[in-house]
Amino acid sequence: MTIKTHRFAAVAVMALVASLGLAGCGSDDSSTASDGDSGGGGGDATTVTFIPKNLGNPYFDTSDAGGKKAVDEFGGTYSEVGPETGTPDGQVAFIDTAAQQGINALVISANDPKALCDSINAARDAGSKVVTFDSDTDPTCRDLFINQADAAGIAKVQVDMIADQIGDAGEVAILSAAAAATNQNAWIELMKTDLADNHPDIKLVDTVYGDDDDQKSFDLTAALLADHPDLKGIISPTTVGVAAAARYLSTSDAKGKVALTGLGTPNQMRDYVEDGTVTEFALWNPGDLGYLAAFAAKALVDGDITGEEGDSFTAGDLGDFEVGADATVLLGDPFKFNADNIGDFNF
Ligand code: RAM
Repeated sequence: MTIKTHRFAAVAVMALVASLGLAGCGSDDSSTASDGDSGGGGGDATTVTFIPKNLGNPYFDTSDAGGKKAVDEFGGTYSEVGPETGTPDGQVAFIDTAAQQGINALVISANDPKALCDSINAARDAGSKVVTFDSDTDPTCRDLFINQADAAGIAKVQVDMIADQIGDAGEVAILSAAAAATNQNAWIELMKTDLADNHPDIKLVDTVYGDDDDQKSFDLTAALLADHPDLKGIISPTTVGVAAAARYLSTSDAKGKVALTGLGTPNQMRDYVEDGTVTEFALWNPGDLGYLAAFAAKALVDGDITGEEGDSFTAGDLGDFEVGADATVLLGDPFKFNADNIGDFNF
């Protein structure tokens, strides 16, 4: 639980807009791996390497730019490396290399809860601190997990949106990311429970996995519509999936008939909200997530925290955070984007 309520909490709309808008402006690293002195003024020797699920995903471009901003602020050295496709095997090689290089802290969004653990444990034995963010590993093989929002809340906001958009009745399908992704699988299980408990007239007829690959997600959207002629809605709890599905729907006969919601970035979804393909979707601030993860990594490296429940640290402009159960730090609440507010955001 955060000690000080930060900007994503519903305390001040203007602060929220400012926060989300700014977060999109800091990225200059795009999808390429980058190394080097971050140019901070503090002479800090801390080295931090971000390893996203995959490169080329605007969500991770934004989150990792937030990480770079934090590392710049404390004057350490930032780098980003990662696989082209969202596979655990691809991530393992980068974890091994970073450990051999003696990187102080690795910040990882895991493509699988278990498959990275041998490499992560070797890195930790060699002295690196390991922070997961966005998508966790098994809690035993990392020092800290930076959670973007409470998993039940992320599930509920998506179920609430689709229920609202389809009149709380009819067939829906889920278009997810990688089949082993820790974060999406946790949310899907909670969405199933919420649907069963609170929405008896909504039937989940299919769950498919686009692997956070744009073309595969696009093709699977077409397949869902073909396989389920009575489909009323699609939930895609991945920024890659929801954008690809929106692009497919926007030029299909299903536009305006099959609802689409999920987790997306405003910049990827803007056209589809404006053309009426999508009514409303949700996300948190990926830039703040990376920024918080980098400051948490620094606090671990400095020995200010160990991951014990109750440990606290300051994450730059975001303020003070406290470590909760299972060595988890919570960023905040998800936020809903729609035609009324999407123009206010740039990430
Ligand atoms: C994709 C990734 C990421 C997830 C977001 C919502 O960018 O799968 O892990 O958090 O979607």
